[in-house]
Amino acid sequence: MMNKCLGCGANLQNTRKDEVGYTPKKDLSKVKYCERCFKINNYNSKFITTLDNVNNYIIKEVNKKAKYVYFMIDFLNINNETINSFNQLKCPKSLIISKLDIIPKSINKDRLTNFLKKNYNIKENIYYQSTKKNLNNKMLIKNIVEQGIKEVYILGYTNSGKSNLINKINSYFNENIEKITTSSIPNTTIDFIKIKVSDELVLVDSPGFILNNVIYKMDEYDLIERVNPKKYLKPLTYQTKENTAFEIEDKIRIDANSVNSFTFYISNELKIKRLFNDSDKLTNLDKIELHIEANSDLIIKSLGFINIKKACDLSIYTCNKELFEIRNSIFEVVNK
Ligand SMILES: Nc1nc2c(ncn2[C@@H]2O[C@H](COP(=O)(O)OP(=O)(O)OP(=O)(O)O)[C@@H](O)[C@H]2O)c(=O)[nH]1
Ligand SMILES: [Mg+2]
Repeated sequence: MMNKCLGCGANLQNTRKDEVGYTPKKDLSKVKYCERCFKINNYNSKFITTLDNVNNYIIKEVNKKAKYVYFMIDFLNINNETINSFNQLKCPKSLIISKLDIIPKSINKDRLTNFLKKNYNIKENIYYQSTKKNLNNKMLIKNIVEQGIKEVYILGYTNSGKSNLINKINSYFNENIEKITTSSIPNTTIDFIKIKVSDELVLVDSPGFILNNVIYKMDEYDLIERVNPKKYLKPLTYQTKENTAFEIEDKIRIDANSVNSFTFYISNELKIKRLFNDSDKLTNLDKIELHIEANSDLIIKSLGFINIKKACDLSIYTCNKELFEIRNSIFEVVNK
């Protein structure tokens, strides 16, 4: 049996300093946390860790071993790519929309659930939880224990809050728990970690799925941290004219090309700049044209989405052409 790091699940090793699980200590059997976890926990250090082919690894392991899955997606990361990963899992499962504390109060959860089920063809139950505000977590445990389920895999995209949730649940049952490492940087959890929280229940933490396309580069720590809202999201609405353009963080420029209304559901810590004339800023980026139907969401993967009221043709200059998806507005009742 390999010795594993309690913080990230990596196999401990003392020979390769640049690889996961490294510790300078000689006797691995006495080590609880790898050097990386120790530094994240004690010095708030930030690390770029890349995990090769992690999405396939997770799906393969889970389809082989899991009896039940809770799959976490936070409100800003609901899109075809994340929901497809959920839909690919074969075992019984539920979807958990995490970070309930950031979801604007104006959003009715029952309507959102109906929308998600219809728009993304989800048959399973959908729940909402917040670890930060401690909302609905006891209900999640009660649900599974009552069904006689003894082991639950907690899956989801990186930074969706899996490890924080498991620590929270563990602390309901036990005092002085050995915490799994959590952080605002992606890829904190490296491998599966089994936590026996009680005689009735084992929770399995997992590495996060990774989006194929994100707005940030892996070493842009400042941007990565600001992409994740710390507190409740305040939607920002702007009325546009034909010549109005928006710039998001020097990464994306959207030309509205219409008299319209744009409401941004992205972290309030991100810079959105409005331009009113044919500025040539950011035109060095790739250009795409998108047709938008009335009352649609323009999804920008890894950021969130923009609700657009009227049909229009947008010109978008972007650091990455693959960041975008369009869907019916999340606020529309869908009739299919
Ligand atoms: N607002 C809010 N933020 C949360 C909540 N839960 C977690 N976070 C934040 O989300 C970030 C990621 O949390 P983790 O628990 O490490 O996420 P993870 O899913 O385990 O991430 P990986 O291990 O990288 O896959 C941290 O910055 C947390 O503070 C929550 O309920 N509300
Ligand atoms: Mg984690």
